[in-house]
Amino acid sequence: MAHEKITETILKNFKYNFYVFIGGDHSITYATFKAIKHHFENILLINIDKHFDIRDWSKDNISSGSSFSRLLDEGIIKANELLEIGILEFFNSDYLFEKLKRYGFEYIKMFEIKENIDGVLNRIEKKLEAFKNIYLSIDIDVIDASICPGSSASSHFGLYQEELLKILNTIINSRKLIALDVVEVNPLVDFNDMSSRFSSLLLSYLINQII
Ligand SMILES: [Mn+2]
Repeated sequence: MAHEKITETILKNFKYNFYVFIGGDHSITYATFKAIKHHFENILLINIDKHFDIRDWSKDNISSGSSFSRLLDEGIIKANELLEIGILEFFNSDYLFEKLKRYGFEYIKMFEIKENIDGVLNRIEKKLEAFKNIYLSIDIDVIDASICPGSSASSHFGLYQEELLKILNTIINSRKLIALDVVEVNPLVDFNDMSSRFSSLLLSYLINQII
């Protein structure tokens, strides 16, 4: 299976202290995080995403929307080791909100970011304090469709660049980032390569800040 191959390949080549993964759909985060978890301890997994990605899954039914339920269900992460940022309520069903209550991990809604960015940044900073390492996953569908139309679930009411940069800088400034992924860019539904360009600039910004 593709996910096992991804994990294996990373583990075979494990020699760096910083890793960047480029999607692909969001299902890869299960495989990439699993490999990182082999070699690093005390990791906070931050998912910047419009969706929880905690759908039900089985061996024969794995989708881009179940990376985090897989990681939680298999005990690869505990609820307090996951923070999701940018959740848009109307893109997540009641069933997922019920499921989230059972898991009990922390999340920050998109509208909290819009209404009180400083409060959100403080909350993120506090959460980071308890961890030694951070894995950051960025689902490009969290970015507003006026900037990033090229994702299968792209929509308005998304994050703007200033908000994203403030959140990213808070994470980068902790100097704890050990791995990141950028996922869900889909050139087939993009407009004038806007999302591909945005994502490549985002990646070079992140890499430049960290290295
Ligand atoms: Mn996602």
